[in-house]
Amino acid sequence: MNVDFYEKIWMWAALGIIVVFLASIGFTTFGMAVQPPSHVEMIDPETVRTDPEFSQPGVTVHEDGSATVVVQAMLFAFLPNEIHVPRGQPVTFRLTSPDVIHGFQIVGTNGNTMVVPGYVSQFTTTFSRAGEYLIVCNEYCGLGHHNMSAKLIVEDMASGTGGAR
Ligand SMILES: [Cu+2]
Repeated sequence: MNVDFYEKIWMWAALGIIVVFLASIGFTTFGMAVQPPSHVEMIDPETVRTDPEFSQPGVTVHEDGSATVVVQAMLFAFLPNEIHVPRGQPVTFRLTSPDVIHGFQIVGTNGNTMVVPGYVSQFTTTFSRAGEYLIVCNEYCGLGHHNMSAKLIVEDMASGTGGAR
C-alpha cells in the first residue's frame, strides 16, 4: 500500500500526540500524585434526617480553635440557615443532601462544593476576613432554587470555648 509522505508525517504526529497525552496522564497520576479522591464517604440519603451527625446540623468549635460545620442541603434550604465560624482558623464543612443535587457556594471565598445525595462532601478552608457572607445553591435543584441561600458569619471567637451555635 502506498502512503503519501505527508500522510505518513501526520500519522506519526497523531501517534506522537497520543503518546504525549498518555505519558502526561501517567506522570501526573504516579509522579505527582494527582488522582481522583481515594476516600469517598457515602451515606444513605434516606437516613440523612435521622443520621446522628446530620440530624443535628450546626457548628462545633474545637479546643484548638478550629471548627467543624455540619450542613444539610435540602429542597430549598440549608440547615443551619445561619452559620457562625471563627476567623483565622481552619473550618471544615461536612455536607450532604437528603433529596437532590445541590451546590454550596460561599460567595467571595474559595468555599464551594457540590452536594450529592448519597455522598458526604467535605472541605476545609480558613477565613481571614471577618464579616457576613452569602451562601447560595449553585446547582439548579427545582422551583425554589433561587430562594435557597444561607448566611455565614466569620467572627473572632475565644478559642477553646467549645460553644456550638
Ligand atoms: Cu439547591
